[in-house]
Amino acid sequence: MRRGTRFGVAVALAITLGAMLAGCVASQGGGAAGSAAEKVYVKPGEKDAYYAFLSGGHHGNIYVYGIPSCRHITTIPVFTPEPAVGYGNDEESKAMLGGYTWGDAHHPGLSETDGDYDGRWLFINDMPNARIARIDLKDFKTHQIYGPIPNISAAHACPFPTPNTEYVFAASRFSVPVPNRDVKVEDYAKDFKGIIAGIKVDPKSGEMSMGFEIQMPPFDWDLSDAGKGPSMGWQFFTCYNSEMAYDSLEIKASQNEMDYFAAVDWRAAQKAVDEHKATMVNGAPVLDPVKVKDIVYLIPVPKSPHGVDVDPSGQYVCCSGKLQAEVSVYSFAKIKAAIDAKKFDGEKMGVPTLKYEDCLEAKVPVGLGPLHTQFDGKGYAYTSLFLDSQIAKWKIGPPWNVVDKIDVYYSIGHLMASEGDTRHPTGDYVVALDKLSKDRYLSVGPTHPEAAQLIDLRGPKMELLYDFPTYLEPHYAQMIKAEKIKTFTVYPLAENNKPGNVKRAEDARIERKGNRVDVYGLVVRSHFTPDIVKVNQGDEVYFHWTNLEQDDDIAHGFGILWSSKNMQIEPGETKTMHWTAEKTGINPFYCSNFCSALHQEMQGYIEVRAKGSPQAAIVRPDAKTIADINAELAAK
Ligand code: RUQ
Ligand code: CUA
Repeated sequence: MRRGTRFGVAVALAITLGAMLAGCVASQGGGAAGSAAEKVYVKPGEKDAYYAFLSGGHHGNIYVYGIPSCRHITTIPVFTPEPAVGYGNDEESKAMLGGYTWGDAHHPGLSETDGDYDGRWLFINDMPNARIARIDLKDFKTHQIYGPIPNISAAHACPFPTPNTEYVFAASRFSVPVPNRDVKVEDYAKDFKGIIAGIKVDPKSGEMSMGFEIQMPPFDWDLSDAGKGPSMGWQFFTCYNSEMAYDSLEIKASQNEMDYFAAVDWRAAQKAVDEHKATMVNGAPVLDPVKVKDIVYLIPVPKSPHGVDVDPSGQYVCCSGKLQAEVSVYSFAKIKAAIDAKKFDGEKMGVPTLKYEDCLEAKVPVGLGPLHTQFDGKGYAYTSLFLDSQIAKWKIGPPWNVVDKIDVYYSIGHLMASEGDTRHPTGDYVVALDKLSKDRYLSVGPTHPEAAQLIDLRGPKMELLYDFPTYLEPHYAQMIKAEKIKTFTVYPLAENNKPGNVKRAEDARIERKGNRVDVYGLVVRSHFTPDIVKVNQGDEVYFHWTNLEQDDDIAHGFGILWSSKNMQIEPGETKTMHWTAEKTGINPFYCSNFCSALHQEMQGYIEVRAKGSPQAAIVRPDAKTIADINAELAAK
């Protein structure tokens, strides 16, 4: 194959460079730096042990890294158009984006089976527009965007899948009136409501649909985690602003000694909806805890908590007040006992509150500004300390003490441990996701890259191995063993039943009905069939291109001059793009994705004639073209 030779040269070059690099590392003379370098070094041609999925924040997508090399492998477009592959340009992805060109993605959530990552799907939230996307890990593409979820305003505590991916969740960070209507912001405490939503996930297809919503007090619902093991069936949500301030939150929402986390019995909530105990609001079944009991409880947490994290055993729920120097560890058994005994000490808008002392197991003095906690599966927890710019390692269980600390650079938010949200974390690595990189990288002007740092957990002390910059702005991330992900690299043509597909040269054609023109074409190295498309001014043209290639890595592009129209068509795929013939004249198009030695020749023309010019209702390729393509396909 033509590409074989080029590929061979590239490999040879990579091996040479690799050998040179290895030489450099060796000449640094061992020591700490040398051994750290060895621990992240993945030889050319070899692959990483883990995939890491980093949320792209207000870039609206997912960054994929290999760990331990910390190499950026790809970026998956999710909530934001991506011109190189034409995400948001072809009709299917355009419809999925629903008119939005922005998202703020915070929390990747890998699908789970029995509480372990299963490598099937990745869910990710768009906070401001209250949407959840599902990426299929067979092709690393976004296949569904669910939402905007009705009644949710800013889905931050989202999606945090349950142990068998029964549900993904969303909760309103900003309370608003539900239903939203003409009210005064001063009537916040009276008219505004928080909402927690449980979104069902189809166990076979991963398709998301509405499960239930629960009306909550108008606090700012912040983060979430799923119960597992003994706490299976429960979902936990932290909040701040139990003061119910609507302005100057920085001061007014930091008054109370205690805020809360909510414990939701999601099976009970779904049952109540199935028993028609909900009221439909904007198409969602909303449960009101004043009327429907036994679905949700509030447990006090000191000082404006942020993260809530359930340990691998499912026995403990760890919350940390941002303005406190401790992690509060709650025992799920104690919470459950208090609920069963109805040992409540009041209620907030119908939601019973439990006593702090009744639920608390331990307080761990971790340090300043604790945000999130991860686990190693060996009995230790790791809490990020935003104010101290450190990670604290502490023992789960008596004496509940800090055993190690490591500096990070700087102002850590989330941290991600290898398989860290599962029942069986692997304890190999943690990645610090730092909010500020200050002096760590070459300056690129006022906007610094974000800083991620790979830390080795395998020794008795945490060891910083590597710094890698990321583009704006990873919040959370998850890391899964590479062997769990089974991708395919071509879409089998036999299974392509997309509307508009063309699998044989004989079926390529241009059809006209009124001013709508459908081009049913095929792409194969190195031409478009048809490569001449004749239309009239004002025609609405739909190009349906099928890539007949079945070789790895042979994607073709379709870009139209003087337009924003471009897309990529992967092997075996059919994609449709709409283009309006606005002006008379000749309008070239070309393959925008390098595909062969004759890639540059892969081009064509759209001839746009005056309105009303005579055009045939159907145009097919001539016999010679069909024969040529068939010969080419037979040779593959
Ligand atoms: S948040 S820095 Cu958007 Cu997950 Cu904690
Ligand atoms: Cu096809 Cu370049």
